[in-house]
Amino acid sequence: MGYKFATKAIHAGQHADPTTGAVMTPIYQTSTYQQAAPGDHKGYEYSRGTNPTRKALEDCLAALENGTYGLAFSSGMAATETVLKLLKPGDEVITGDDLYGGSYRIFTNVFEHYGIKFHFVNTSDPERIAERISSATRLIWVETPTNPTLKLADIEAIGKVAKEAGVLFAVDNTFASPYLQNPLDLGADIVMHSVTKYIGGHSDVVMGALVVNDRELYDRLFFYYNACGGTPGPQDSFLVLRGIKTLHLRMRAHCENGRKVAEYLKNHPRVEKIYWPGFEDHPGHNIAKKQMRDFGGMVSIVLRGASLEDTFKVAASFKVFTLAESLGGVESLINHPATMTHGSIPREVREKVGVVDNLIRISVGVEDIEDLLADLEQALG
Ligand code: P1T
Repeated sequence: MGYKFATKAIHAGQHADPTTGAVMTPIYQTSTYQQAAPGDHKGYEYSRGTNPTRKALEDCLAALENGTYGLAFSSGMAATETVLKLLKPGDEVITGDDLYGGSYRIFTNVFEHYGIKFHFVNTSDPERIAERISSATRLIWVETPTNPTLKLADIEAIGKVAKEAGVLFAVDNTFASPYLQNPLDLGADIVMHSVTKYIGGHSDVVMGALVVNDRELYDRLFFYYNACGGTPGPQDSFLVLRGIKTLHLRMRAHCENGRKVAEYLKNHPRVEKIYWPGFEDHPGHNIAKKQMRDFGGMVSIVLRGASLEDTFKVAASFKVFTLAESLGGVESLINHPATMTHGSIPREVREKVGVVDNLIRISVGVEDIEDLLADLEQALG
């Protein structure tokens, strides 16, 4: 579909229901489908593999990422797991040293047990990736911006490294959302999303997604999707389709509020360090400008001289921001990565990349900015 983003967000994959004319895609709450004779059906056999509500969502997700094939999963982790199932014992993966804690956990505590080796490097430097490539490398897995220190990876440059080496290249696009960044256009083979975040947008669904262009790759992923069954139900698919209709509006507001929160915090006496890719002195600023349409709604700060106890006190003192895991919903959230989202990463590993005890991650929502700034002022004060 040659439409622009907002039109795709509202319409892609969806059409009026042929039986009733319902404008919104119905929730096809069915596990199975009648067959006139064995194998004679309307394209749907069993809802683990295919369901019309989920299909509409998958087509919409594919369109938003300028991809051809979408697959929805019961969580972001189920989507990640499905990519890892393409690998075999002895295969190697090159990935980032700053990742969502659950991604680090599935790599080290699940798939390493199946004989897959993971190399954690600074993905802000494509050279660090290139020098790790060996004949056993099968996959490069990159988050950009990273969770939680918002490091940038140059997707186009890494895509070239991957292509030259004949290695699959997957980008976790959760923090940017398809509104801000489309990795397939820049040379990635697979885009992964925790749909739970900006795409769903309302903190009421846990879901994941993969989008690809290559038919053979899609078929391999679809095999595991159907064979292993980590697929979401129609009700959640409906909720996400509904959420996506305002993705562009929400993202503009997240970016606008994110900028104001970052600018407010930059010179705050309680803030020792701030991570937000929109600042010119952010080391990934030029990459962000090149590959993203704006800088997003995530901001992380290190509290000056704060102990773990001081940091907990600040984290618990917000009134508009809610202390909770997750991000990307319309409501503003505060997270303490070291003990919450990244608690499964050993201290010495996480501290090396800045996930220290006095780091706070902020998911800036779309509330009135004056109320958000006043809440930051009272909580930091
Ligand atoms: O939570 P789930 O939908 O399974 O997605 C996992 C995931 C994958 N990738 C990134 C970059 C993520 O941030 C997440 C989930 N993250 C959180 C819950 C969080 O608060 O960081």
